[in-house]
Amino acid sequence: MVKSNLQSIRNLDGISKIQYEGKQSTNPLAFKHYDPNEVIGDKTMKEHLRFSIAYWHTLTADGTDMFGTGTMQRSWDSYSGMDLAKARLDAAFQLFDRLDVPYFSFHDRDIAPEGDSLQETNQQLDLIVGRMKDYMKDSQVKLLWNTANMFKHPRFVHGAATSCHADVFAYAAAQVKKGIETAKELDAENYVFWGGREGYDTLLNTDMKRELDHLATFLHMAVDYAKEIGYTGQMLIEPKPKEPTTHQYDTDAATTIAFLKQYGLDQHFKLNIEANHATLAGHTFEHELRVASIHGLLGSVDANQGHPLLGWDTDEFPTDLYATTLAMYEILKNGGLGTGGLNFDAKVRRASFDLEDLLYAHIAGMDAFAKGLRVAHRLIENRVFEDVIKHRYRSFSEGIGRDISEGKANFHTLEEYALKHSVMRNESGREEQLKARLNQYLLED
Ligand code: XUL
Ligand code: CO
Repeated sequence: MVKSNLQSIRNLDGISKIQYEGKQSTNPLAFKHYDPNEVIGDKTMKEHLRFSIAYWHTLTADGTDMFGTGTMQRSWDSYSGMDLAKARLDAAFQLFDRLDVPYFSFHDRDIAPEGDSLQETNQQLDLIVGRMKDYMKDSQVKLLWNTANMFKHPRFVHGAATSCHADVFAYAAAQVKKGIETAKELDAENYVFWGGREGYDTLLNTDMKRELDHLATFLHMAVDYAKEIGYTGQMLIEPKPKEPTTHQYDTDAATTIAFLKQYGLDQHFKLNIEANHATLAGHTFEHELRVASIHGLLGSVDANQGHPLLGWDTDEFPTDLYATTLAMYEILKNGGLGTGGLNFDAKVRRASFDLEDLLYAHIAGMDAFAKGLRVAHRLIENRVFEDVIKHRYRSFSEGIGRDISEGKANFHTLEEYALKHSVMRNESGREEQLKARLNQYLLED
């Protein structure tokens, strides 16, 4: 690949561990808000935030887009094939060390290339997984989740578990079987399913019911296999409404939860909520987190953001403090993320091609969530919204409202009540005042 940028090709040797320097710091290679050891409530920031680096964007991608070739030349790019995979692995653990992140995540094909056969592919994967295990032991960095890439290779043109071709379904099963074995080998805290091409473009050639049945069958087989080999990590599904297909089956949190319940899978899966997928679905990030949370199914988070003017999955690093604050509010109210974490499924812009940009980007994202955590914690501690909400619904704590809440009312009793109380007094929702309160907290902290 020809890369025309003349940047010097640097490696991470000359970059030392990123330190917390506080909000007055002007050092671009320092945290301004993320102090891993600072205690917020009952946990340190590091324990709350459980940051994770995504292998595919940070170690594997090179800035290629639909209009042009790669712009990023990394030190490991001088290799190819398995040598490249090994060099990337060395760089990955150097980067985890510099940023002091406790977790990382990967697709099978990010860490090792496909071979000429499934057997060769698996052997190549095993070799890297073996080395990765040693690195993990030495560094204490853990695997937040791994997953199977079942969207890149042309065999998955019609989907994987929802393909119209049974041979593809079988291949996908073999790939996920290996993925779950890898998760067990590396003690992954979760195993993720993002339905890469599990969706459809036109109903004119699609049996939707059959495809959904197949997807459920596939996921049941995955659960059975995990049980069979004793893999106890949490299984996660990552919703997304579109891209690459026009209609992805796991459209959003509500659709995915309905699917899981319909097919008896809700005991086995939780959701991995991604910010940019939420906005693509026409929801806010916090909406998707809330939907997952109220069903007891919030598992983990892919931390990124979309561009407000672009309608596709731009996977930017999260810097919007409103979004990170409201996300942390949901996460704290959920009692944390359990085995999940904040995984930076985010990529530096194509024009941010220097190695340093990878560090600046992660620092920006980590600081944005650290600030969000601090503000959200104070908001909850001071019951800023809780008291307003409690007051707003107070009519359900007494009289006819309590009867409704406790299931003691019916249409007869309610009609009788309504006939006597046809004049009612609604109160303002005070949205603007509440937003100003939020601003106050964001600015004061
Ligand atoms: C795609 C996406 C994936 C998943 C893992 O939009 O978010 O990278 O997170 O397959
Ligand atoms: Co994602």
